[in-house]
Amino acid sequence: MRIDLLTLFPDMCETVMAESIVGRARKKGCLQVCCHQIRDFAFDKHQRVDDCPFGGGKGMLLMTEPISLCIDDLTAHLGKKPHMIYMSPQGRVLDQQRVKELAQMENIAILCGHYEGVDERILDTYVDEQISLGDFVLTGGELPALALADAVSRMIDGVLAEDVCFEEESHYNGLLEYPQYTRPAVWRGQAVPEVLLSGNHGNIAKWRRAQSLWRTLKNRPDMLEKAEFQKGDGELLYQIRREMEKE
Ligand code: 4GT
Repeated sequence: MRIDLLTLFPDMCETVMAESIVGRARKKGCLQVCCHQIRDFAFDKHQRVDDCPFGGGKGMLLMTEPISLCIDDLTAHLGKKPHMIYMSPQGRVLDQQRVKELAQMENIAILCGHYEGVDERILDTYVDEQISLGDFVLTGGELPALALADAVSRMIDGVLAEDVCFEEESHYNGLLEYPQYTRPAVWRGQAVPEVLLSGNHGNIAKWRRAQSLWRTLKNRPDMLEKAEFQKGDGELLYQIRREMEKE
């Protein structure tokens, strides 16, 4: 898969995407990431990319032409239109299901806005999808774009180590993940739950399932509407609800 980032801060994006698991995946060839400077496509002598909004109001907007030229250049280079995403608090909120779908695509390109955003005609002309990370506002689309690129990258075959089990992590099966512990078994007086040291895998699985359900019910009850339930969950949920009433 190839991910293109269109931004005023390509160095920032490149630095983030060069590190750790994503950086390693790129070196291994599982994943291609290219960061493009929108300003390179500015046409006046000051390399201007922003202008003030028609109708008045505070702040500046990214103007149409440099973004348009940047996208056209990328499209010509790829030989086809990439799936164009614009990061914006007005978009649909990202979830793991959409991350998995995007990871199946051959090319995605992510446009990062700045200042007050971009001229609406860019969205009308080029953008297939607007994605938000949640109900808050940032100064630029770079951090959300990098978060999306990271989330998508780790779902590509070969990026994660074979032994990483994403079937069990938060949001994969619609539940939050159970708590995990590593050595030492007692740290500053706090012991690891005994069942995890018991070696009884049946009991461990049951305890983890109960913890997942408990956390989801407590922190994200909205998620239970879409969760995939297993045999025995009904009984566990009933017990958890009774415990919660006592608290
Ligand atoms: C928040 C988010 C986002 C921003 C989010 C255009 C100029 C948008 C600045 C940008 N803020 N982008 N994608 N919650 N700010 O995802």
